[in-house]
Amino acid sequence: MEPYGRESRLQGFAAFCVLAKNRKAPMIGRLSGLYVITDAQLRPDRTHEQIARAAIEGGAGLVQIRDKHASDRDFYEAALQIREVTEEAGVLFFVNDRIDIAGAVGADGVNIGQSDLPVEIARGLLGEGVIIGVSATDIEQAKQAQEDGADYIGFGPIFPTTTKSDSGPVTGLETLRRICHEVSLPVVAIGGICLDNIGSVAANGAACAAVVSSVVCAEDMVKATADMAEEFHKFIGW
Ligand code: TZP
Ligand code: MG
Repeated sequence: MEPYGRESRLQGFAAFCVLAKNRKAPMIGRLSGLYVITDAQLRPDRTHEQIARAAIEGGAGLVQIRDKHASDRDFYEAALQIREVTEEAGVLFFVNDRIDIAGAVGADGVNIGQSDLPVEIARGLLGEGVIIGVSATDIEQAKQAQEDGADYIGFGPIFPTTTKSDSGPVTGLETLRRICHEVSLPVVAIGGICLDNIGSVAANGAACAAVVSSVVCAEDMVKATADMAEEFHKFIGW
């Protein structure tokens, strides 16, 4: 075989694909702890990047960018900035809804909803190396997402929230506990999570607690993140 011939190049490419495929395996194990979601509407005086930087400083395990109103270009630019800071800090970075932007900025994962593209299509576009989470509001949706090939389930709203107007009825802790038993994927709990209840979310089996307003609207975002991350970890023992 020629050292730089077509066959050797193909072998190199195949090895790259195996590496890319395996990239997800260690990442999914890091899906644990406080998952901070940025929101530029709740506090227009704070940018996605500022929120992300504070979340990283406070010890969040994961940052997700979420923006239902930004133009494609603004969303992309903000996502790119967060990709850079999360990469530097070794923190996972996910994009909400936008499979195209997740791919464009090299995000670690994407979170998609029930009305977004099917998991199979997202997987085809992003490849095996990217984590795909699916939001579910009941056990049937969670089981379906698992069957469809999702890597994690976003579940909630666990508690009342005003951040997402169409988030559906409150699921409560009991349903969270059932989902965590009946689905083998990691479950990211979301909705109305704050310092006072984050321990109960961990105690009922969630791999992560996702928060928007408890960080974005906090006077001190770094402290809010650090306090909630500490409280969550107390319940899972590290
Ligand atoms: N999905 C279900 S509830 C929710 C989302 C995005 C909003 C969570 O926001 P908060 O402020 O943490 O209750
Ligand atoms: Mg969505």
